[in-house]
Formats: sequence, structure tokens, C-alpha cells
Amino acid sequence: MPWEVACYNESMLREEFPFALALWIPLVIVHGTTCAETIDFGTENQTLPYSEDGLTFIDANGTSPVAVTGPPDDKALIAGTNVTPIYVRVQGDLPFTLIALDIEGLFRAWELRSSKGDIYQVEEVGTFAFFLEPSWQEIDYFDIVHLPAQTNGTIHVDNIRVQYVPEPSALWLICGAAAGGLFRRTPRRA
Ligand SMILES: [Ca+2]
Repeated sequence: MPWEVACYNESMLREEFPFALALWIPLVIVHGTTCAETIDFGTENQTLPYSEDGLTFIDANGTSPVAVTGPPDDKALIAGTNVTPIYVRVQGDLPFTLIALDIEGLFRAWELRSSKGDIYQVEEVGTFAFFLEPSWQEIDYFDIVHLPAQTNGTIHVDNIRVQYVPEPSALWLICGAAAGGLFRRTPRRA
């Protein structure tokens, strides 16, 4: 129980709950907005596994290597193959919602598969938003898949926008500490 973590007894709970709730709501809003990240792959060529802002990109064993590469000032995740399938897992340090991503280059058939089982067929370049789809919210990972391999199969992925799911226990601890500090400084009437 969160309130046990915050060391509140029942009378304090009844008296102070409205004030704590008033603190909790803005904390959720602030915390939520600060947990949004854009993975833009920086400016250096990299091999996988590659990590940035809470996401790690991993090649599955036996699949064609994928790299972070491209123009000097704007790298992207670039995959290409002729005969070997490509399977990249994009794993979050925390559960996350995929807000959107950019497909900057594409040839042949590619799929994005969420850890909740949804499959999105990538058919053209552009910016694609996922945040309204429940199967792309609070996911553990998604996969970038080219299977079976086809001649010159290519994809460029960039600017992956994610929203990490706030941890309720951490929020309640922050709330409890903030509320406790506030109430200790508030004179009580006899
Ligand atoms: Ca980039």
C-alpha cells in the first residue's frame, strides 16, 4: 500500500489526503512530460548493441548485422540485406509507449512488432504515430523485422519518440516526502 510506504496513519490519511492528492496530480503530469525522450542516434557511427536514452537496440543471433550510421550530423538505425533476415529488438529499460518514429528510407517488406503482439506493416517512408494504439502503449520492447530476406531489403529508422511509464511506487514516495515536509511546516490549530 503506497500510504504505508509514506508512513501515514488513518487519521492523518483522512485529514491530509485531499492535500496529498493535490500534490500528486501535478507530480504525475510533471513526471510524465519529463519522461519523454527522442532517440536520434547522435553523430557517431556505432555497431549494435546500441543504447540511447533508455532504449537498447540488439541484433538477434544469426541475422544480418545492423548499424547506427549515415551522414556525419544525423545518424539513423540503418539495416540492409540480400539473403539474411534482419531482426532487431528495441528493448526499454522501463516499459514505454512508442509515441512515433520516422522511416527515412525503405525497400522491400518490413514489419514493426510490439511486445503486446501487434504487427505494423511498414509500406512507405514518413513519420508514423503509435501512441493512440493500446498495443503500443506500456510495451517492454518492439522488433524491427525483415523476414524473409529479399534482395536489397533496406530500412532507415530515426527519431524514435518514446514515453516511459512512471513508476507509481516512486511517485508515491516523492508525494509522501513532499506532503510530509509541507505538513510539518504547517501550523495546526488547537
Ligand atoms: Ca538522426
